[in-house]
Amino acid sequence: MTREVTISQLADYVGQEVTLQGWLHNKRSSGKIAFLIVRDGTGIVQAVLSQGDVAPEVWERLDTLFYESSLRVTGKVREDSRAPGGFEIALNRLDIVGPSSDDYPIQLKEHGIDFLLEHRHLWLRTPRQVAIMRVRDEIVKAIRDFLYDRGFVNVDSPILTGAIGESAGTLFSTEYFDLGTAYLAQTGQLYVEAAAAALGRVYCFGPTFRAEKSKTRRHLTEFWMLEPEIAWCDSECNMRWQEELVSYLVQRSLERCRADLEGPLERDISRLEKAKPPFPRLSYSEAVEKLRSSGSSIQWGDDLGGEDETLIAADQEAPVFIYNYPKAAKAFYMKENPEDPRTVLCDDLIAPEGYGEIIGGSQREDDYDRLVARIREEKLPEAAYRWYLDLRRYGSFPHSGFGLGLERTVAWICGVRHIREVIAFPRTLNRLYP
Ligand code: NSS
Repeated sequence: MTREVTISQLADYVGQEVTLQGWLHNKRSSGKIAFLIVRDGTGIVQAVLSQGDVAPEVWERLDTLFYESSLRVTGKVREDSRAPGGFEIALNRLDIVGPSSDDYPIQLKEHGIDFLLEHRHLWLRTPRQVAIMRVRDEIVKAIRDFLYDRGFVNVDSPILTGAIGESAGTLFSTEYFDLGTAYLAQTGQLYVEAAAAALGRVYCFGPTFRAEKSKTRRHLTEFWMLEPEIAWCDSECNMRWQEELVSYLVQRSLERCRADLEGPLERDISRLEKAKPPFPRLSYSEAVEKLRSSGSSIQWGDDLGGEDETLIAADQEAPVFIYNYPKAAKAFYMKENPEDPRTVLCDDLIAPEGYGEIIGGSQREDDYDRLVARIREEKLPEAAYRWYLDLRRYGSFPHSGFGLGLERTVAWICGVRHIREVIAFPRTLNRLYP
């Protein structure tokens, strides 16, 4: 019995015979030698097969060995600086575990995006997609490490909710027994606000849903959001947490996923290295002035669109905060700015290089009467907010929090233009398959 190893472990087995299990990524042969490129999820390796070293029926099998056949291969590990990954295997045994077929849909050439999305279940196997999934995993783990190490407690919020969330227009609904309509959560924020009064520093992290009819490269209908909620923290303090977290995520990706970023993703690492706190801060009013001076017709009071954000961040190296937006442009729960009651104490964090808003955060309205007034102004169903208002009736406290869009953050760090590529099975306005 030889040792079963993964491709990532090969460096420890130079000169020894090992067995690998994986899938055929590519093959080529010249005369009596064949080169099989095998991948197993941990890496890619070249396996070299000499006609003289294997039984004739093994050599004949090569003709029907199609892309993505699953294989078990045994052979000696050799160091070879020319081979992808730096090692190769001199094969003496090849077993086809699951044959593939010559009609394997994804070939080693360019395909159109609709075709790839239709074959997402297979597209996931390609090196670029594998690299993205690995970086995403690292970022998820880094988020949890960062928060755990700083005393945050994970309290996950429900996905099925009453009529409560960010804005009424973008709710997905479903029938809920005798209780009428339930809605898929657009945010867990209101629930983590309750949990912050129990535990101080908390967060939820899960899928959120928005029935947005946007077909932009920044919108999914199902996306993952991290939502920390921090007791005794004002808007300034909130922005400091955001820049600490975001720069930590970049740092961890650079430390642990450099090969994925520099290899299949071809990310310009030097740009990411500039994401160090403090991030530049621009008030909403300053942002409007800046936009107007570069020719935009935006008026004070208008919300900023994706293009405005791109323009604001264009001359910045690090992500940029835009803070204190007009009340009318933002959600009902944000705290009125005592120094300018036309605005609320909030921020958006805009990633550089055109990736747009990755975080939306705010200090929460902790005054009962003002909050009720805002709920009425926005014509929200007051009864559904009874429990939320209780948080202001029984021991209200200054608190803030934010929502980091996982896919937008991963897309920026990976340098992937469209966020549908950074979630395994994207859900968009026109995609529910596979
Ligand atoms: O709507 S947000 O700006 N803010 C909230 O939902 C707050 N309740 C968060 C909080 O304070 N706890 O969304 C937050 C982030 C936003 O900056 C984006 O990065 C991401 O969530 N987001 C999205 N990502 C992908 N697709 C869509 N449709 C989307 N909407 C928001």
